[in-house]
Amino acid sequence: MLLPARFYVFRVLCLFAVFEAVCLLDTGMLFPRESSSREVKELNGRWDFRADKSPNRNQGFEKAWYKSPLAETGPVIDMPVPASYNDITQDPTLRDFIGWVWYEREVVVPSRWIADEGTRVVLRVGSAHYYSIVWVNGVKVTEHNGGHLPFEAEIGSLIRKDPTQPCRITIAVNNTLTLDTLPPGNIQHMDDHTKYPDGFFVQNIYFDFFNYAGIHRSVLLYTTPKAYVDDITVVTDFSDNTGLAYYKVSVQGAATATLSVTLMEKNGHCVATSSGPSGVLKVVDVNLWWPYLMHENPAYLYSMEVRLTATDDGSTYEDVYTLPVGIRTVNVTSTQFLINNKPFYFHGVNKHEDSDIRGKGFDWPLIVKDFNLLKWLGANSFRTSHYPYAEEILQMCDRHGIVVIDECPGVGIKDIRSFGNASLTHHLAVMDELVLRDKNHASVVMWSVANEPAAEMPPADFYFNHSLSLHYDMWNAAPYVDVICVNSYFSWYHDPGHLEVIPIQLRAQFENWYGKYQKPIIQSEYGADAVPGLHSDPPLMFSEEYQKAVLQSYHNVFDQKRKQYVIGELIWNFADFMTAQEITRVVGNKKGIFTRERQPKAAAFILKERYWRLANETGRLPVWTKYPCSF
Ligand code: BDP
Repeated sequence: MLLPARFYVFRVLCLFAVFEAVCLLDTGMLFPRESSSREVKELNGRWDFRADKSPNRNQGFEKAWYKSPLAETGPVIDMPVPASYNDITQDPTLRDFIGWVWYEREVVVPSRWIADEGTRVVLRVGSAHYYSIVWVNGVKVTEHNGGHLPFEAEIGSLIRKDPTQPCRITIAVNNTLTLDTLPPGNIQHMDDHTKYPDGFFVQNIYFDFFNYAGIHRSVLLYTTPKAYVDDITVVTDFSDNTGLAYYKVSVQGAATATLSVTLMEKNGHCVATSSGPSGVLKVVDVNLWWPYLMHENPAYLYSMEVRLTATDDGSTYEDVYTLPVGIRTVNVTSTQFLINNKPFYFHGVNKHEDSDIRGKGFDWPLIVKDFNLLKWLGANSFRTSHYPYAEEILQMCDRHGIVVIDECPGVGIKDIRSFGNASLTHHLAVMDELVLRDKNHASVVMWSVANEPAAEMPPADFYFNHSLSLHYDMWNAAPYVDVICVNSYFSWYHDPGHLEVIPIQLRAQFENWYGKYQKPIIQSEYGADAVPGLHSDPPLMFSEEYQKAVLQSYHNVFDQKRKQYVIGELIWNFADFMTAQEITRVVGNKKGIFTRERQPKAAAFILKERYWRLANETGRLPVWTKYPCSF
């Protein structure tokens, strides 16, 4: 495949990691979509559930709970999927539970799926935190290490063994973090019986969000034909008015297959075709994918239909998979971030997957509300702090033109024992899974490898190979990334209460980083806690007025430096979120500009005014956004 020069220019930005991922992982991880050849059955809703509260948390395995219906091995409770289990009941021991929990439900599998040997039936878990083992009818089908990415198992042959049996799915999930997990943690046993009850232990973590656990995203069954489209990689470019989509398709289940690839515009008209496992689709008069507020017609998506025909053992298989494709380029200079060769300024937020009752459970109403708030705010971007978000969220970003810095769960890497080979291997595996999953999203313009790892440690190899943006005092890693992301909390964690230090310290921060590395800088976190409804003038810490004052002071410096090399500002945080119980947290972190219930604090209005002003200065607003109040 002939690749354009620009392909090599954006180096690690998207592609370096993509093709590496394709080589390392032997199967694809395409989002399950219905088509004329594929069906999807959601298994969300009520599942049976039990936490294994035995002292060694191992009773479920000793008594083989997966072998018979869970309700027959002891009491079960109702548990919604998807949701974190922590906030669902009134049981404090479940809220803070550490160890194995067991989920189970029976599924009626359509008889045609079972009858047709040419149909693959795949079980997919969108994510479960942290370590998962899955059985179907008592037979182990897969296990997965990592809390924020999907995993799958083909179960067709298993359910065909005895079609009269219902399909019983058991998933055991363990939220124990170790020095080698991402994020890391460790269990500390307290053996002093004068102070602690028998068997007392705690899980120490070095990150600032609650370690919600359970099955967090959808569980699905989906089908494909026996010969199927396993993976698609698309890299886009353009030259003058012609858009270019370089694609690569991998096929499983047949030695040879015929592929036809069609690119369609929004109204369904075909604009380019190709055939074969790799090639280029050329689009005359291309509609580029532009970020929200940068263009009057943002987020334009084509549909790329991949159609496979294969013959194997005398049977013919046809598979169809349709991928949304946004055509855009990303480049970085020493002072600018370019999308479609035009300077892009990140005015956005950091988020969390977090809300009351569901914890980190996937929830469409919350997601749509958050996108409405982002657009109301005039935000054009966010960072998936501090782990990969649900794929449906990235699809929304593609659809709405919200630019994404896609972060892996490398957060809280503080203990020297987390800098060994086991951690490195797992970190690389997670990066591969992340890139494999998210490589085709037009909205994803940058990978973030870690948030604030211990700065004093010697640099490890993985920074060199995969990083794009790193956060905080990462002097060691900065030479190897394209963009420097800096988190700082002047007048909060440093010089608390002294707003007057912000201009001096923030200017010095930018000048030091740029002076040393000549790379564009994003202020990837800044902010202050504000307890909603707490007021004080003059502004005192934790009041809404203090949060506003911190923001305004930072903004004055951003306005000077964005004329030079500062390419973005992401507030910490979009909304208040739950953390571990600590003396510095009042039922969670309150640095949200929205409350956890998504109501604006005073700071939200400051930011809204600013982001719309920035958009008016730097972008070309669509007519319908001229009046932001209409959201
Ligand atoms: C930053 C961390 C973020 C925290 C924030 C805070 O990256 O995860 O929540 O501090 O303390 O340094 O509010």
